[in-house]
Amino acid sequence: MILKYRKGSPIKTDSTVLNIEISENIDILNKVLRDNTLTFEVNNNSFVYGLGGSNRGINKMGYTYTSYCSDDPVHTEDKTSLYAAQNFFVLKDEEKVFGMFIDSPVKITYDVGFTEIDKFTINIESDDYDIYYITGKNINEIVKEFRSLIGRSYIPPRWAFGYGQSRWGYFNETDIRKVFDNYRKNNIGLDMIYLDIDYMEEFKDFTINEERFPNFEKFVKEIQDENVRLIPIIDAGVKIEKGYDVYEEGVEKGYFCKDVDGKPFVGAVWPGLVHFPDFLNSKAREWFGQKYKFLIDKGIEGFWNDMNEPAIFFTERGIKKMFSKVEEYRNRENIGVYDLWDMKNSFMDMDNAQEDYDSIYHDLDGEIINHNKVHNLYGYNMTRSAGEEIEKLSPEKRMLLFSRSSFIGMHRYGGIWTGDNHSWWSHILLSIQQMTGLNMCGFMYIGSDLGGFSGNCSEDMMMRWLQFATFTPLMRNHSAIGTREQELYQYKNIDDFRNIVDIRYRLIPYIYSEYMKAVLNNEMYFKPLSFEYDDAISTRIEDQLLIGNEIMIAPIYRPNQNGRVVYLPEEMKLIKFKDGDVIKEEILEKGHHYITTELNEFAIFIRKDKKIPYGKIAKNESEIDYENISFLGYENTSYLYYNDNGITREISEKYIISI
Ligand code: MIG
Repeated sequence: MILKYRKGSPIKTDSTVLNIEISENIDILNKVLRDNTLTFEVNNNSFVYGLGGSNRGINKMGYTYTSYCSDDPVHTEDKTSLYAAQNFFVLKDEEKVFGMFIDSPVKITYDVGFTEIDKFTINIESDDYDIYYITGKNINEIVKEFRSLIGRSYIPPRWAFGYGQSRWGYFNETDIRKVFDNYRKNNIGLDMIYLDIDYMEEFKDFTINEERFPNFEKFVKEIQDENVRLIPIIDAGVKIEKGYDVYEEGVEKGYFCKDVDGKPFVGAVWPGLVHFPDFLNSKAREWFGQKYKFLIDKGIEGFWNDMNEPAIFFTERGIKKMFSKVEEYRNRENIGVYDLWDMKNSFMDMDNAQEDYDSIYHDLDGEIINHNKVHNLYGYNMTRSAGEEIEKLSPEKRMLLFSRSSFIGMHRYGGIWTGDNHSWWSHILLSIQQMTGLNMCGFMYIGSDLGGFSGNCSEDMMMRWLQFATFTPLMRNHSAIGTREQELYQYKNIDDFRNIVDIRYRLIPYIYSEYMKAVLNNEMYFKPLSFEYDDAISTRIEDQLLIGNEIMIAPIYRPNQNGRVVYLPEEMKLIKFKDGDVIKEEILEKGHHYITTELNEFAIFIRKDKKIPYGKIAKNESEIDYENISFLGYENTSYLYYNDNGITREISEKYIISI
């Protein structure tokens, strides 16, 4: 059951799709809500799940999280905000279980037993918000109920479940062709190559640098004929440049965010000085979304939206402040330690500065609103703008779309990647843990930069990361400019990488089928063990996941391991992969097991009396034969197989068959 409470007159977020009547009196809120703060008692048998892809573990207890979309590329354990703001959680303890969704785009802080170990305190920095209180007989039912409230999740084309190679630093056609050729030469599966900011002319959205891509359209086609798609990036900031159509039109029509004086707000990002499209305005959304046509007309079938927190490198205000600090200290005789830090901070604090956000204004279809009241909606609405218009531009075929920043509601228009992680072992675990909270919030097409974005990825780390990512819907290897090149062919044991990617393609019939059923039924594709098993051990496991209804995984995310302890909450069948095929199958009893997996091996566990479809090796999604499949797992059982054409927009129960 869903109850809705309203305080004040909240800004419309369009996060939800159901019309729920407002209840004046909600028992639990009467007890816990005071002055925009909710306080729940917790103890060490409390579990808080959700909050999207926020930092730290699956159970959010013990730390504090702030919903405030932030362009922070260093995801250390202490960070409280990453790129997204997803305000749905479930609280479960010995007495109760319920879900709550705070529908408000302002800053919201969740102090989950951090400041006070026995209190879970939520602070909403506004007097206007909706709170949905969701009950059900268990967590899965609550999540399902919530997901029906927020509407069906985005569905990409099936080829987007193939393997993708990306890197910031592919400069021109030659670089891209090199990637393509190397994947082909090494016979490694590939469906997508990503274009980062260097394909554009001076980082201007919806332009092509013609020196680097002299015949873009032809090139796109050529690669497409091999069934590989080029997926360009789109940034939020629009370069200020006379004669540049997107800039000229945006100014003329008043579609950019404004400053205090009602002039287009000026910030600086990759193109230098930019204006930010006012994605909170429906006309501006339509206008910007239609711009994707430029690339679609050139054969492009997918996009990734970046820098949409929005990220701001600096503004004139920041620069002025910096210089005035320098001036202030220039003639000082004794510059003290604190003076120096003060001066240094005026340089360092320039990006994503609160003072800059404070001075941005939006036109919400007639109502002028300060940015802080809608900050968390910006990236969401950039991707909504793209999603809505791309659907008009391509009514038949699905297109790939995912975003960096997000808010619940955006899950209907695109997927997300988890942003700038590092080549750290701890970030394999972070990625494993982020997946479940994202699914709870409706984000289904998800994945992390495989191998890590910043830093240098070693061969063994890439191997283990790839083994986990075999199961993430978005399986994209991405890295930053200046880091060690980490395309799979850059390492010594290319065969081992090829073999893992082969397994991915053999499992796509399963992965896609589970994805589609999860979307259709408002279920989770990635689940913590505790959502299905309630024994004392399962409820505490943070490094094993359920994938769909049949598989459990226990990835290796630490260096120098040739195996790990795996907990089986019930009897399961171990399937060990090596060399692109199964090398071992064994039924294991419930309990702890040490499972040996050398660097080039990995294991999955099939739940009791279940089986999964297993295809033949393919090097591209188009080569997968979805009809001629075999099975792994238990015999004398059936599997519910979702099998459509993978590309048209019609989604239906009728594609589910029992096999
Ligand atoms: O300021 O486009 O998260 O994936 O490669 C960095 C360059 C901008 C941040 C994205 C990353 C992308 C990078 N971008």
